[in-house]
Amino acid sequence: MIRRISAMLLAVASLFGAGVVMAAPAQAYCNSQHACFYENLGYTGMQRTDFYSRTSWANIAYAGTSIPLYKGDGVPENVTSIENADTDTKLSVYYNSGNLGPCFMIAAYGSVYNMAAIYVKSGTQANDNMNSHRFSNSCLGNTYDF
Ligand SMILES: [Ca+2]
Ligand SMILES: [Ca+2]
Repeated sequence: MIRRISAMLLAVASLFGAGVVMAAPAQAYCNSQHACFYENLGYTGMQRTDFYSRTSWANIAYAGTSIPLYKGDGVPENVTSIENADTDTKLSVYYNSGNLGPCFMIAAYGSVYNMAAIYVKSGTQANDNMNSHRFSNSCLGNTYDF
């Protein structure tokens, strides 16, 4: 609900010509205020754009497919790069479903080119291992934008 209201306020603000200038998103595919998830590094492969926080990537699929974003830790089809097109809130990404476990954040209007560069705990890369996300600044992990 908070996210929907936030988007409406932004739309109203633009009607009044607030003249807010924002940097271009890394990828045109990712709609404003959405999070976009990609199968491969560099924002390639199967993709999904999502306006909402999700408690289980096993229950959501890449666009135009029935392939979930998570099929068990280490499965190559799992998410490897992410864009956060939310202009004022970080995206928290969690190792477990239910927005639980080790996590990292992506800066507001930031992106992560290759999750293999991020370790969520000793010896465990974020690549192909994450399970859920939430638009939130509250995760205790590090914040990335690269
Ligand atoms: Ca992958
Ligand atoms: Ca996991």
